[in-house]
Amino acid sequence: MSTTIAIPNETLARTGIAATLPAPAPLADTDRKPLTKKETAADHPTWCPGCGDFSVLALYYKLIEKRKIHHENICTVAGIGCSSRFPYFVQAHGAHFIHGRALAFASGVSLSRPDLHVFVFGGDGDAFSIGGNHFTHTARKNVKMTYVVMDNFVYGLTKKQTSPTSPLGFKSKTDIGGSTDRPINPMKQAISAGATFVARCTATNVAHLLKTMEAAMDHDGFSFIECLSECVEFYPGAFDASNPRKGGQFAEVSKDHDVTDEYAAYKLADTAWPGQFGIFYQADRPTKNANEAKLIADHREKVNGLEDWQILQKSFARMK
Ligand SMILES: Cc1ncc(C[n+]2csc(CCOP(=O)(O)OP(=O)(O)O)c2C)c(N)n1
Ligand code: SF4
Ligand SMILES: [Mg+2]
Repeated sequence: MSTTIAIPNETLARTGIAATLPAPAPLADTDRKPLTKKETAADHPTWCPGCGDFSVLALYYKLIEKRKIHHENICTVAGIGCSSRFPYFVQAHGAHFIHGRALAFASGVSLSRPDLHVFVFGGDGDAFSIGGNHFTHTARKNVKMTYVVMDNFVYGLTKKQTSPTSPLGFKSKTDIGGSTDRPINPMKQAISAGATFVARCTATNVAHLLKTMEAAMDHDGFSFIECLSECVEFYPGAFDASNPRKGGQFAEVSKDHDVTDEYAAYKLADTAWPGQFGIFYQADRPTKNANEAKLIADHREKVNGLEDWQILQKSFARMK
């Protein structure tokens, strides 16, 4: 028989209500030994040597160890693509789902299990092309999760087609003479859709990426990071301009930038290539998780605390 207890988790605290849900395990359990990389790493990554995605994976292991997160407290979800192979390489609960549909799957996990932190990883095609609609709606609904898009400006897995972030003139199998379609700006897209945490990083500046992943995880809402991650096979050198080791410049968002100012964030997103890096926008807005928890609690009050099966039984009885 399952036991239930009243929990003061963050979602419920925000709505100011108490409800009866399965007892959550704390995200960070200080009494237990942190998981080491050896315990978190699964299959050997099948990415090409030098692929930018390796850094993101290594930092995810580091984040899990640093923040003492255990397997049962985290869920790792992805769509399809090179970057989306991510969950295979993590020894944790998660899913390698359908191309472009990772956010829909992750939303279900997040809404039904407020005690977990859901991390979603994927590529630019997965996020902004086939999954573009899900990106917009998950952002506007502010479903609590962290979404890291490993943006390489190309379809890697399917061997070099133009992606929604490929720059004008990019030659690919789908644009042999060079792309003529204006690329999307993921930061503008995220801000205007209503994401409540919007940040930009590179896979080559690992300290900055880890710091940002931590801040994203701590954000109560939909947190989005665009991480420039080089595809050494089909778009080598794409991000050299943002890498000081390759003669580029890594310009961090100024400390004076007001992250709550949506228009200032939009302006930052318009900075000339290679742009700026850091948190562009962060807002405190009720999550879909909190709104749904309140809705459920309000309805429960109306049915005098009946168990789910009793409510179902009553509904069926009415249909007879
Ligand atoms: C429904 C569906 N359409 C198309 C594909 C083929 N497909 C697989 S991955 C991919 C694009 C991958 O690009 P991206 O999301 O940028 O990831 P990357 O490989 O660059 O990391 C496509 C078109 C598919 N697997 N499923
Ligand atoms: S094809 Fe590109 S994105 Fe895919 S693993 Fe190789 S380098 Fe990485
Ligand atoms: Mg890609």
